[in-house]
Amino acid sequence: METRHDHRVAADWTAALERFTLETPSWGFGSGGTRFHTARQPGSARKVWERIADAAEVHQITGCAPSVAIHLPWDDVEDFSALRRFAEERGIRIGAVNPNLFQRDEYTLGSLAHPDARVRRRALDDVRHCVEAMHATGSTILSLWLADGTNFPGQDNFVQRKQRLEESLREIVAMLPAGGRLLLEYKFFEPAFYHTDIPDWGMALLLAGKLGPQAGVLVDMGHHPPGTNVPYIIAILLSEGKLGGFHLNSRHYADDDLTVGSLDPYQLYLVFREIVTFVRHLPAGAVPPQIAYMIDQTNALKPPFLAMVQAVVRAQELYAKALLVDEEALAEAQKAGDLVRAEEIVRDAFFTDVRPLLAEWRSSRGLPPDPLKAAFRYQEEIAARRG
Ligand code: PSV
Ligand code: MN
Repeated sequence: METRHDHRVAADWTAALERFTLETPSWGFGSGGTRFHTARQPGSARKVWERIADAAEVHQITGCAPSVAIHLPWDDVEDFSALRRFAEERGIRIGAVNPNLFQRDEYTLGSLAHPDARVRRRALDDVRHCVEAMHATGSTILSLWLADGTNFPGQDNFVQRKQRLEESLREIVAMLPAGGRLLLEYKFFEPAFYHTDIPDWGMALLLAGKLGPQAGVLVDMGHHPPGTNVPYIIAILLSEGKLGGFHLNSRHYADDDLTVGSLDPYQLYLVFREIVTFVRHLPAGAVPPQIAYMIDQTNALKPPFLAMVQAVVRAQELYAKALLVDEEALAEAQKAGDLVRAEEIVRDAFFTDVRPLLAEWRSSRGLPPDPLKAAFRYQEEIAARRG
């Protein structure tokens, strides 16, 4: 198996790695906290310009994070073309635009599924503002997560909520720029605790199917009940042509609390493996899926910039491992019903130390071989400058 790995490293490993890029979230560079307390972490970004500058620095030192997602109104500016220029001058572009449909008082009972048509209209206006920002920044993705749901039985009519939501989403798809995509992110709890309107991948897939080719499903790694087999979800979404993107993070209890790969590197590796194996088995000439790999993590205690570099590096390492699976040998073992060998092949790639290979890959591109080491220098500088 070792020899085969070496062969792959020389052949398509580098090219495949080259195609793996990640998007950082602007909101991940600010101070994070809990609902009990938010402390300012050293060097955390205070304004959108600092958030974009930090995202650009992540790309400078990792070479694989060429875009940054924005969240509106958190990242609102007078002139989005200026924001685009600011990003491009620093070597990155604006990625997904995320409408915030959860912070207005009016949205307490929902936004796009709200029982009152005036509130739904307001939410659609907020989304339209995001679509305008997409035009100005050159963004091609509208990434939608809704806090919509109910907290008590009887609070609203489920079927009518679904109809209202569908109607609103159809309007949104019609607003998209040509070639633009709508990604629907599901979450089974919080802030609503009785039901959420898009609780799981099944509902997101159902809606994305009805909305047509511009709509896809976004999988946030922290949005599943414990014990969910996320790699299986990924395989099914891929086979339906509906895997739109990810929000990568790690969690122990709930949501996007922890740095990518902190607790569950094997799970994320298995997720990436499903993608790699799916692409390898595509018939010749088939168009590979367009998957937006985005990070969505809050950094409650760590300096956010350092946590973001850790996240990017870990995701790249795990993807690099997934690229090393000996697919031919695995297919043979599967056919022969050789469970032990099949599992060992999957584990073998996971336990391969890809760090020296990645250091080489970086050096050959003029990048620091150890991005985290380089990150500490910038971290010291922003901590001193920003107080
Ligand atoms: C919701 O928990 C979520 O994962 C969505 O992606 C939001 O946009 C983001 O977190 C806000 O931090
Ligand atoms: Mn998310």
